[in-house]
Amino acid sequence: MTKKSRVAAAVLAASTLLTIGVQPARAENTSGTPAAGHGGHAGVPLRRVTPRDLKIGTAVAGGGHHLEQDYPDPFTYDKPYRRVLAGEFNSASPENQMKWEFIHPERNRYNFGPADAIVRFARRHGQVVRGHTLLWHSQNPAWLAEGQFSKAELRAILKQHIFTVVGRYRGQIHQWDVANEIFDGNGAYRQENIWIRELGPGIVADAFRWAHQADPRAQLFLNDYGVEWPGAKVDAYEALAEQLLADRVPLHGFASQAHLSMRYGAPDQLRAVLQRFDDLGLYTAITELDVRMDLPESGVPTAEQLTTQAQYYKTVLDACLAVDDCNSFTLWGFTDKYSWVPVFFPTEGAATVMWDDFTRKPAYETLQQTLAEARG
Ligand code: 9MR
Repeated sequence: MTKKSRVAAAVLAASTLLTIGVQPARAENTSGTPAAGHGGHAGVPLRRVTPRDLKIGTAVAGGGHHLEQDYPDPFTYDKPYRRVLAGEFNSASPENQMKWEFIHPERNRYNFGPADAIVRFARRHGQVVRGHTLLWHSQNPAWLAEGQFSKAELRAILKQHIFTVVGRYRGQIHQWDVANEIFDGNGAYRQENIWIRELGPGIVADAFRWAHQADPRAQLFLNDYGVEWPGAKVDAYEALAEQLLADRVPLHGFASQAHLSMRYGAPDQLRAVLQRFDDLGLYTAITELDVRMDLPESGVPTAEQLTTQAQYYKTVLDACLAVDDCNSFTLWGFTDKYSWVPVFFPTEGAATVMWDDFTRKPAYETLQQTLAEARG
């Protein structure tokens, strides 16, 4: 495989960018903090400054925690949201719409509508899609989680699901998160994963084989959080990847979700982690990046917090840019308006790169500048 070079070059000339198409930039965000320096590419969408061998993506909000909100389906109903989604990104990840409980709500019924709509939208706007996800311990429908099935039945259920879902979008998915979060922090297979518990870890290889048969062009990934630093979990993934490759299982990539909190340091060893998988010949990706923080009483982050947040985002992007075959960089949502974070971490928030009204935080400007420099 030809190794790609991403030597950072000079900042793009503003004149070049003007010919690409410029969106108006907002001078101030809701906290009153002036937007960071633009370096000549203010207002240019992220997808226009991203290196050509990298996809810049976002989760597409809908389902999950959003079911509790006034706008239960942002992707369908929030027009400004859709405009930013189409304009800024060239990769889209259904946040919940392809998970088992959404797409396969009853044993003999699939609900493809919401996922179809995202795939259609992506095609119309020149975006690729990351499929998420096929084998996971969470967000499984009750009929599956509470059902009484023999091992043979469970195996057949998984196989049929993968052939049906992956097959439906055959040729239209850039990358599938085939196996999601299969190891715990100690590097042990998670026993709450119904497939692994009931069928044993060998089912992971089968899931990859089935997905590959159903869509030979999709890149098939292992995906997890807590792999931003070396440790037992990363070791477990490395050993698994080596084994799968030795067994000629169609594994193509390893992804770090990168759900970060400013309570902990920036992931300064992420590059080294990704490199270990790149060395195995795999693609790597960042699939769910956000950076949450403890909010002051006012609920509004300080300027200092926003600067620190921008540095975290940059650390992750720099890691991906520095590894040859890191080919996809996805944010887990681009606006705080729909972020999962405050629902799961009540005292934390402000984790995305835009405010509720889609104005940009320093983190957005930093990503834009870093991408533009890498594209050269
Ligand atoms: O963002 C998703 C949220 O809407 C759901 O309620 C939640 C339920 O588990 O899942 C969130 O997405 C997760 C992703 O699918 C896998 N990695 C962790 C993400 C954040 O929890």
